[in-house]
Amino acid sequence: MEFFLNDFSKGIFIENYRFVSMVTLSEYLRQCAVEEGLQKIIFAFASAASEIADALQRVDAGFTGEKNVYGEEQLALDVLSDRIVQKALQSTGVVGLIASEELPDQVQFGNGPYAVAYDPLDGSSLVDVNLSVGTIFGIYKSDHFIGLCGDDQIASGCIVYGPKTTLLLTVKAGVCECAYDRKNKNFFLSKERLFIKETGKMFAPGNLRATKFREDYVELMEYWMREQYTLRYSGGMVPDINQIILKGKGIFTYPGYIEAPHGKLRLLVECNPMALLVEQAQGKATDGVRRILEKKITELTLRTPIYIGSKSEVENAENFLHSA
Ligand code: AHM
Ligand code: MG
Repeated sequence: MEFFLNDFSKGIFIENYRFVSMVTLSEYLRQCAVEEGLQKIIFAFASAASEIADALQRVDAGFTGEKNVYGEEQLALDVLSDRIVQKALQSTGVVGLIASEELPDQVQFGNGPYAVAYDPLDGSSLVDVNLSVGTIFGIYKSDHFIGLCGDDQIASGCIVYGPKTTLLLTVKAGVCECAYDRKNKNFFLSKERLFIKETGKMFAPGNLRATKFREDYVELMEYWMREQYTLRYSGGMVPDINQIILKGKGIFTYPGYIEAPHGKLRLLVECNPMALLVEQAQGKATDGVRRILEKKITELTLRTPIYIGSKSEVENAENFLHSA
């Protein structure tokens, strides 16, 4: 059969391989009966993602000379991505409150009924070496964040900027992947009903520095090596967890240790959205003891250790950890 590259975006089948479906993100959301306000917010992230993907191709990965509220050096791309997301969310007219990893405090937009927490460019220190990075978001129907927990999210997602730009999304009806089609300037449903198996010998061990102080983490690592697990660690939480959801197996860990008892990752803007995605794909996410999604948001900047992925892989990790 003769075919042209352009045909891929029309949803054709070549040798039984489906490249891109004909179902757009908006059709998918309508099929899921997602309320209009929530649809607007998801579209805002989709539109921001296409702009950020473009910026990643063009903008220098240099530092701004400024630090964020966590004391981390901000890249020009961190700040630009944050502005892109803010503008997109503001234009929806339905978002009342936002919290971003790159903003010193929450920002009141108006009286819209939704509150949105996001990390505009997670893993941005990987940009200069051309590794994959991502955007993370969690959506609440609320006029506040403090006092809520991750279970209160009504939707969450993450965008991966890799060879393709893809969106993993849950509106609490399972998890799907939509891929950005640059030619048609739209997101199309590429995978549905994503599902993480009970077990899977693949590990993404974050924060190995902790092994200097934690014999239990060393023992867990030795177990994975002894049992011939596959190491798949990119340095970015979004691509690492995206991989677990798409391959349907494995575990990502980011423990704390004496110098940083809660690790590095932020509950509100990073762990809650990723935990909702993983639980919606039948996986598990804990801090070593408690479900991530049950942890109360007592501060916007709260950090938490995280063990996330296949259910029994997370439970096995918990059994190794004497002092999570
Ligand atoms: P960032 O939001 O400042 O980019 O930090 C989050 C990232 C995660 O994607 C990744 O899992 C982690 O930092 C890795 O950090 P480190 O290499 O410092 O252990
Ligand atoms: Mg981050």
